[in-house]
Amino acid sequence: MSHVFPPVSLIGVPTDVGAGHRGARMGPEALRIAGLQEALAARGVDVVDVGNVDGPRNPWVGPVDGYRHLDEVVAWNRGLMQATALELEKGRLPIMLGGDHCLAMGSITAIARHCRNTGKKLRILWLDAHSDFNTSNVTPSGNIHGMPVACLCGIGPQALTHLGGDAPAISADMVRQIGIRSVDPEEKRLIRENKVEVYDMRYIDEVGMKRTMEAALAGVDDDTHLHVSFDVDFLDPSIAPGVGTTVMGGPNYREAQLVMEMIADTRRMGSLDIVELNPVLDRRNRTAKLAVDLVESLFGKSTLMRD
Ligand code: B3U
Ligand code: MN
Ligand code: MN
Repeated sequence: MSHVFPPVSLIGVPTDVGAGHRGARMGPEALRIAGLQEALAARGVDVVDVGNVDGPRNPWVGPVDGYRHLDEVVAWNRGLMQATALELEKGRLPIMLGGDHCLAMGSITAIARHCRNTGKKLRILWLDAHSDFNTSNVTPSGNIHGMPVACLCGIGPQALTHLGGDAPAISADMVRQIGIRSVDPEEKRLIRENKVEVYDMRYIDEVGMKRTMEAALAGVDDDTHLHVSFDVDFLDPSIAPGVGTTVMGGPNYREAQLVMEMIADTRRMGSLDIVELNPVLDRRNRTAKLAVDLVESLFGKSTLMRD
């Protein structure tokens, strides 16, 4: 039986100020051209495109005190936090069209506050090759897209940890990381110290994606708001070349579909980030088209058996 999804708002976030490569700023247009809105509308979803959040240009300079482009990252995230809150207040499901992964600080800060106000439990599925738990002391690059989870948990510069007023925006026990296969040495220590639940590729190899997702979704109930932060580099680069930081050995097409279908089955997804798509590095928009295909599965597209 098909399920009625809440109305959706697409929010473009054309930023690459947090990334080590330029080009993710073109991600929102690539997703639009790949037909995201039309694909959701064809599934009967009420979907509007609210356009792009505005923010400063990418100055493309080196790190200062361990951060690249901190002021610009803060400005983009303030704007996105407001835009996300506005759509959540209208009862709509925001989909962030990224943009680099630093934007998850703005979206998730707004989402966490919304959950506190509405008494919902928040569960965050972080689909990524990376843990994004670096700090200024341990980052190898200064790129803030490698830091959003730490900042959301209250570890980072005041301007980012206190985006929503109070810190931390979330606690580490709300997060489940899936597909991880590239963690910096000191980042690993922080992940352990903060007890983030990580389902890395070794875990997925050993137990399979079905059981991985069952574990990551355990405890999700009617009172849960499920946020999916989908870094496209989660996918194996052989199917998703259009990202700045490819890491070999990621989930294949079938595994990725199963992830999305099992999330759809919970019927609890309340928000979604699609990040790190870099059209400059893509081939004929193939990675954007794949992202649209996977988002259709998140919205219940399945084989005949279950549709
Ligand atoms: N951990 C590395 C690489 C990285 C993290 N996230 C992405 N790349 N996309 C860093 O620079 O923090
Ligand atoms: Mn990421
Ligand atoms: Mn990543």
